[in-house]
Amino acid sequence: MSNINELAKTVDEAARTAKAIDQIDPESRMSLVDAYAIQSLSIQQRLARGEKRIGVKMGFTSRSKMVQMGLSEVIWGRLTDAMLVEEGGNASFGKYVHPRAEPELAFVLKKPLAGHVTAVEALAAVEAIAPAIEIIDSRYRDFKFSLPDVIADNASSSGFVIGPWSSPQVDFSNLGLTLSIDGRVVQVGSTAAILGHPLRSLVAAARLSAAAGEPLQAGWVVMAGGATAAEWIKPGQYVSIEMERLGSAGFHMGE
Ligand code: OOG
Ligand code: MG
Repeated sequence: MSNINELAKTVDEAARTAKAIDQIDPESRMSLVDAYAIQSLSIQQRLARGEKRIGVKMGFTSRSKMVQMGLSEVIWGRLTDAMLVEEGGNASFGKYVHPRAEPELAFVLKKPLAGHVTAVEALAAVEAIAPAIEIIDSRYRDFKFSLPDVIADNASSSGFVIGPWSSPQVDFSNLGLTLSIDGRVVQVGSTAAILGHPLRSLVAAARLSAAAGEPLQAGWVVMAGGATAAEWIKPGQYVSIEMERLGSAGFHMGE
């Protein structure tokens, strides 16, 4: 099997050129340590091209996502500024292999948050919360992957859209939400689907990032994970999230 460096180049190149690749570990033989090492090296390539690290995304934090993808371990990925799609703006279909969208909740931090923290400590580090959409795009053919595959591929991170920021004083433990495509509701859920409370996702992000030697920083965004299954998106569509109390966010998928 190719080494970690070569595999990092392979997944980075697939993301950069939006070209599907074969699974790198279809039998799930690789250790998760190696899979995260590939992810880390692939992100270093992006940083070397001038992208800036701006946060963390969590994955498989809801049962709907675990069931849809057939994996049940919480994973995480690294977010860069190049992945941010402006709210109400345009994403370009050509930048993706086969994009899907999922409704999430985003946190922005006002303090660093590292290691084993309580939910109360995590909340005290939150500057604001917002409804968000993640655009996921597995670089593997047919969006099919093993757990090491998806971890190496930066947990399918490719884009995210963030709506209006609100104070974290709002009780966000169980906010109703919908994901719509061209104004038609395609997914219905609640923030409670995210580990029972989205703060648990932030607690996990603090632990996992610190363990990787990259603790959560003030100003970073943490995407809590899809609250529902993800939906395929096609060119020309308008994708939006509406969240109880927090408002809405959307983007156009360009041709
Ligand atoms: C992996 C990423 C999972 C989430 O929110 O659960 C994820 C995938 O489904 O491709 O982003
Ligand atoms: Mg997600």
